[in-house]
Amino acid sequence: MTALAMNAERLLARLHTLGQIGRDKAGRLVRLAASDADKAGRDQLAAWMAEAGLELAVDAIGNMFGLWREATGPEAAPVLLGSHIDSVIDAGIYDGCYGVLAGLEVIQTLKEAGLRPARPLAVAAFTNEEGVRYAPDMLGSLTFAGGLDLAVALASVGTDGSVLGAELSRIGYAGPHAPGFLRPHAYVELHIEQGPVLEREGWQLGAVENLQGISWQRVTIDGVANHAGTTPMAMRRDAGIAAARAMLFLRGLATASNHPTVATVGSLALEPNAINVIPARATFTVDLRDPDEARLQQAEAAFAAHLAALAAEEGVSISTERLARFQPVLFDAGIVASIEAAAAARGLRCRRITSGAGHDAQMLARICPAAMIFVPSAEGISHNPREHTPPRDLAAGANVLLEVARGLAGC
Ligand code: HGY
Ligand code: MN
Ligand code: MN
Repeated sequence: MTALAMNAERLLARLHTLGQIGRDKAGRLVRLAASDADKAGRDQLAAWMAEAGLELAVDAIGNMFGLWREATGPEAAPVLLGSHIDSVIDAGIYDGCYGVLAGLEVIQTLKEAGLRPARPLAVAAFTNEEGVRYAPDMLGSLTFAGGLDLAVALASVGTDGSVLGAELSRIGYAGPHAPGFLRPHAYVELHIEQGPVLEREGWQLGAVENLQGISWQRVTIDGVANHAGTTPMAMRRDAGIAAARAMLFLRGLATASNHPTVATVGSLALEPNAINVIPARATFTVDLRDPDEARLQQAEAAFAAHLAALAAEEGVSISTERLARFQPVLFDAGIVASIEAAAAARGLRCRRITSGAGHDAQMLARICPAAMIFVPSAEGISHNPREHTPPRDLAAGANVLLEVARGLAGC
């Protein structure tokens, strides 16, 4: 096969254009699933897909697909590339968008080169991968893979009280296709690592062989509001203190083991949230992850036991609500090997790596062979406007995606 290269300039220009869509008044990138900002990003992506001559298909949970099927019969299972374009709050411009735009770039490059693949190719942008507005994360790809009932997914209530299905209709992305309307031959997702390993160890690429398990829950602690000045410490039923103890327990749990277990409390609210009132209620989220399923279950059980003891000691009541739970995933060894071979053919230093973050690929792996390609994240930073990957690495990743896609599509 000739050494084809994708159009790096076009890819980088689109990344920066999309990165400007969905900025709030403070200039932060906030393109939450099914919001007006998400609509603006989706509209821009749809325009680029049209420019590339792809057929746009949207399914009932808002997943967008740009299809190139003129090459073969429409019935042939496509090679699917992609990721997501929804973001977290105050996001970087690469998380998700890089994989979608690189997938689009790969297909556009193959079309422009006049190649005739043996099977169709498509690029997807899955709905609500981040899970910031609606739980669970990877909701769109999970529904597409048959892991979540469509009606349940559409009824998902957001942190702002909105309902996903109504929001998708409002922004014009409640599509006609049933989730799973196409069955991929294989799925490959290019993504920034979002961690420190590749940069710290001097690798240019990561061939992602597995992805860790994820456990999300919301914890509500109810104590008794009381006067901050008149209430003796021994008489308090302080929901805020109980929450603080739970957070410290989680950090101890994750750091005590020299395992890769990680624990995060990313969202915390106190009520009535007044300087001189002992908090009556504390609500916080727990994000627990581990590549080993048994250890993840042990961590969940240890935390549940801690909450029970905490309730008795602090005189509070504690309830939990599960928001997401995904087991660790092993990716397709054949595709992982082809990623390593494509990197080697281009003289790129590549190592096998575990994904600490959740990705749509973990859901696609339920229905087809799937794997991921990582490029380094500067200082290992992500979910932060300082997220950055040098253009050289972005181009290298996209060219390896091109090679792997060509191998899978037979062109
Ligand atoms: O939470 C995650 O790992 C992903 O960014 N949704
Ligand atoms: Mn992502
Ligand atoms: Mn993310």
